[in-house]
Formats: sequence, structure tokens, C-alpha cells
Amino acid sequence: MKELLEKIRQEALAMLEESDSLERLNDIRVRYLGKKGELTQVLKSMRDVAAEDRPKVGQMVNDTREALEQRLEEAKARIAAKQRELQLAAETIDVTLPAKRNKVGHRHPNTIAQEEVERIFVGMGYEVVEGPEVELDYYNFEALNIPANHPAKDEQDTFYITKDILLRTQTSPVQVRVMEKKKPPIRMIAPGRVFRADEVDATHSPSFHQIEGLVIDKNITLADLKGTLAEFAKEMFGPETKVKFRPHHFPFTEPSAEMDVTCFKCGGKGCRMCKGEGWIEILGCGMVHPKVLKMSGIDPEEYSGFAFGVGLERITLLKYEIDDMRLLYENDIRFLNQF
Ligand code: 2U9
Repeated sequence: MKELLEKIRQEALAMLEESDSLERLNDIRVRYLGKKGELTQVLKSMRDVAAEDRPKVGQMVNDTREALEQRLEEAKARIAAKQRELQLAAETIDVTLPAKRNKVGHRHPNTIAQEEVERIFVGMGYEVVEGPEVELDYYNFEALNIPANHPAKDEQDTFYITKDILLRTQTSPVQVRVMEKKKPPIRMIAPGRVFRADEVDATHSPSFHQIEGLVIDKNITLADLKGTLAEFAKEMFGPETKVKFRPHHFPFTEPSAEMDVTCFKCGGKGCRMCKGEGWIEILGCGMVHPKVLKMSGIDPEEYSGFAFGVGLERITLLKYEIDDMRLLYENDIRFLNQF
């Protein structure tokens, strides 16, 4: 028995010395100490040992078991340390290598133009306000003095969801909601997506963006409108930019006008950009109609205001001299990479 135990011990220890993986260690453990392992078999055969020898033999089996378990643990630690060493060597990072550049892309030209407009008005103390793209007919039309029989309300121009709910055709409803909630003074711009049932071409899309502005306070006059928009034009298109106002009509403003800026390409002489005119139409504007103020709970006797609206895509196309609006929506990387 003693010889057998010594043989098992020598054999197992030699195997442990030579093993170089945790899987191999496990195999050795199972082979000697497992349920059907060699040492376990010896333990089972104790029945055949004479009663007076049993304690001694039992002690020897236990010693062998303990020795094997201890060596097993040592081998485990040795192999784990070796593996960690190899792993660290394989994962060494050369911090002197040049860094790989991350491709992060950049903002869309429309976003760049929108943020530029926002920056200018925020600098003049305006708040940027957003509102829902799905709107009530009341906020999109009624509250803006656009009566039921107005051509803009025609099914052809507006995407209706139900009789009373639609996709907003302008961002004006955002301003109406602010007027209802807030006592003047109000100084805000409302940028956002709007929808009109237009066919797609170089200058039209069923979904485009506007930035509208609204100022309401005591004693606001046409002079405030002109001064503010002239300043905006200078900041946006260059300090030499001049503006001119042509009378126009909008249901929500009275009087109303369209504003042109001197062509920032030729300075007003006339070129391809301004189609020889020297002037480029930029936005619509006017003094807020007293009816519009009244409908949203602002007393037109006490307060007055001005409003304006800019088509964002128009500004983007001009700024970057792009001749087709569709390019802004196609997301062709060869086009977008240029900005
Ligand atoms: C309230 C009162 C008045 C907003 C205004 C315009 C003039 C205008 C166009 C520009 C190009 C629309 O995208 S476009 O086709 N907009 O000309 N918008 S005044 O007037 C308001 C807004 C809200 C309560």
C-alpha cells in the first residue's frame, strides 16, 4: 500500500511539474482526486486493510491527498502568473505611436446656418424656443388671422391629419403659444421644420425649415424692426451689407414687407448670384397685426411688436452658393464633405 501511494504521489507530482495549462491541471486533479480518481480508489480499498493498520494507512492516504492538493494550488498560481505575464506582453501599448484619427463627421450645412442665425439673435437678447411639428389648425392658421377661406389653408398646401390637426406650415404657432403664456416683453426666435404639400424641385421641398422671430413690448415701432434686421443682415452677410424693404402683404402683420440685402458676392453691382439685380431677397417681416395680439390675450393698445420669417434652406443655399435644394436632403457624403 505504501509503495502504491508513493508511486501515485511521484507520478502526480511529476505531471503537475510539467503541466503548463489550467485545463491540464484540472485533468490531473480529476485523474487522482476525482470521484473515480486513483487516490479515491485507494481510499475505497481501505476495507481490505487489516483493522489495526487502518489508522496508519488512512493517515498516509490523507498525507498524499494533502500533498497533491497543495502542489495543485501552487501549480495553479504558477500557471496563472505565467499567463498574465504573457497577456501583458502581448497587450503592450506603444504610446509613442501616432494616434488614429476618429472619423466624427461634422454638422449639416443647414445646421451650421441655423446656429449662426441663433448666435446672432441670442447675442441681441432673444430666446430660442421650439414647439410641436404636429399642430392644431387654430395655432397654425386661425390665431394668425388666416381665415378659413384663405388659399394657404387649401388642402393642396397643407398636410392635414384630421380636420383640426395638421403638420405646421410655419413656425408661427410656436410664437402664438408663447404669447398666450407669457406677459410681454417677448423677444424670441422659433427655428424648426415645417411642411407644405409642394412638389420637389431645385427650390421646393415638402419639408423644409424656417426661423421666425417675434418681439413684443411697449412702444415697439417699424424703426425697431428695421434696425434689428439691418444688424442681423450685417452680422450674417458681412459689415458692408445694406438692406431695403419692399411693401408686401401677410395676414398676420400690418404693415408687411420683404427685405432684400445687397448681393454679398458682387457688393451690389450685379452678378450671376443676384441674377444681375445687385439685391437678394432674404426674409419677410412686419408689425404684428393688432388682431393677432388680441386673439392671444395681449392688449394692442398697450403693446406692439414686429415679426419676421426666414427660410433656412434659402440662407444655406446662398451662404454656400449651392444651386439645388435637393442636395441638402440627399445626404451624399461627397456633397456633405465640402462644408
Ligand atoms: C406671430 C405673428 C407674426 C412671421 C412672419 C414672414 C413674415 C415671412 C416667410 C419667409 C420665407 C415664410 O419660409 S418662408 O416661405 N415668412 O415672410 N413670417 S412675418 O410673422 C408672425 C409670426 C408669429 C405671432
